[in-house]
Amino acid sequence: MAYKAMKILRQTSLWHNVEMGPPDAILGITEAYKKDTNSQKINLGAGTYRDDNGKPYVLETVKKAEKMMLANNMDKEYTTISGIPNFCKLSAKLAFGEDNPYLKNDKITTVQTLSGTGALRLGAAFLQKFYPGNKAIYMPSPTWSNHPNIFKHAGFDEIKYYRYYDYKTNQLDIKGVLQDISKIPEKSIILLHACAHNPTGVDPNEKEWKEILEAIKDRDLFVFFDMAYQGFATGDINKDAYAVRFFLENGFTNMALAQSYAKNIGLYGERVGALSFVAKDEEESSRIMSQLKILIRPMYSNPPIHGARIVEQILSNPDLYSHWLVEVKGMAQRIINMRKTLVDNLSKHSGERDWSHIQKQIGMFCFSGLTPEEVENLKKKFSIYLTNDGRISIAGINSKNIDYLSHAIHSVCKK
Ligand code: PLA
Repeated sequence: MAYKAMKILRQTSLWHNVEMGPPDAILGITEAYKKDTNSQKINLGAGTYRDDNGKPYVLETVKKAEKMMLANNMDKEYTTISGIPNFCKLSAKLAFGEDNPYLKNDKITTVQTLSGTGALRLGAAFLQKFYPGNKAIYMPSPTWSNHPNIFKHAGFDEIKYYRYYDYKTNQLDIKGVLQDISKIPEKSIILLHACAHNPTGVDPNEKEWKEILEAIKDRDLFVFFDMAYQGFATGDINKDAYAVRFFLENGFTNMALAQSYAKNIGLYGERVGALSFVAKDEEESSRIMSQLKILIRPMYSNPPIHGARIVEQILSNPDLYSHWLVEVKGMAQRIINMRKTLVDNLSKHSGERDWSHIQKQIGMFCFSGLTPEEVENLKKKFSIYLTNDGRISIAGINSKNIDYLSHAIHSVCKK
């Protein structure tokens, strides 16, 4: 290239056409929070667990597992493309249940993934490439803000929604769910939150899951379960896996499952999760596995080992495992207690509004009903950060900041 032409290129800048993108709807809030200098600031944005002092919490079982790993002087070699085999086996057991016949007969194929997001993204890529039905994905409205982007980036053109939440009653719109599912084109894909629906905190009950399963069977849909909060909804890992296991027990096998250990083992930044597909038989299962590996290899080659080893230790060592169950329950319980205290405080302070729906919700979040304008005022006037849809991450509330928070909400809600 002539020297003159090179000079012009440098002057106009190579990336002048790159527009400034918007901050992320959830993680962007943490970025803004970190820049705020108000000492009373509160981050109720991302769903990350905090203890009653507002500090990130590393589980005792994680510390113990890491000590054991250190003592064993483990190597840092690559694991396999699909991850640590024993980790995959243990993850499937945790989700589908110890004695699940599909597991025993090697009909479930599981790979280690980059946490729940990675599991969803890889599953979406697999479906985009191989799903023989209608390549349209139906998500609940509302849903986790990253869901549509994950499928869009995996090449899905059709991202659609089914009614889920009734904003008038603040409950599950089960009629809407069933009606909308009945209209989904046959053999499409449907995304279900296995438990602790994000952002609403509203899950179907057992009767409703049965109705949803029947509606899904009628349309011959493929189900992609997202289980990012096993243990966080009720404090019981088995209860929270109810929907996934119920579908399988009823012979419904057209499903994939994304799991995350970010919340239930507190391994957020370690990026540990799993993706499973249920297959017709062992042979089909190995074919699926072979193609998942072909998708993984050019993306990130193989997954990181440290977090997966922690999970492997916890799930395979009986002492650590039972201690972990207590710790999960403890985290879920603190959130349940905070939820109650929040409702009590809000009812006391802002009596004119009905806050009782918050008490009925479960999991990490409270879908408060605060308007975008009220959310903006909480940020501007009180340095309290939450997502635009009024979702509050309850784990960010503690006995020290709850009064300030209740007072602030009261103040922005005043007419
Ligand atoms: N699925 C749902 C429904 C989630 O809420 C989240 C995390 C994930 C998957 C993925 O988590 P992972 O990749 O870390 O395993 N949602 C958080 C964080 C907690 C986030 O947005 O990334 C949230 O605040 O909604």
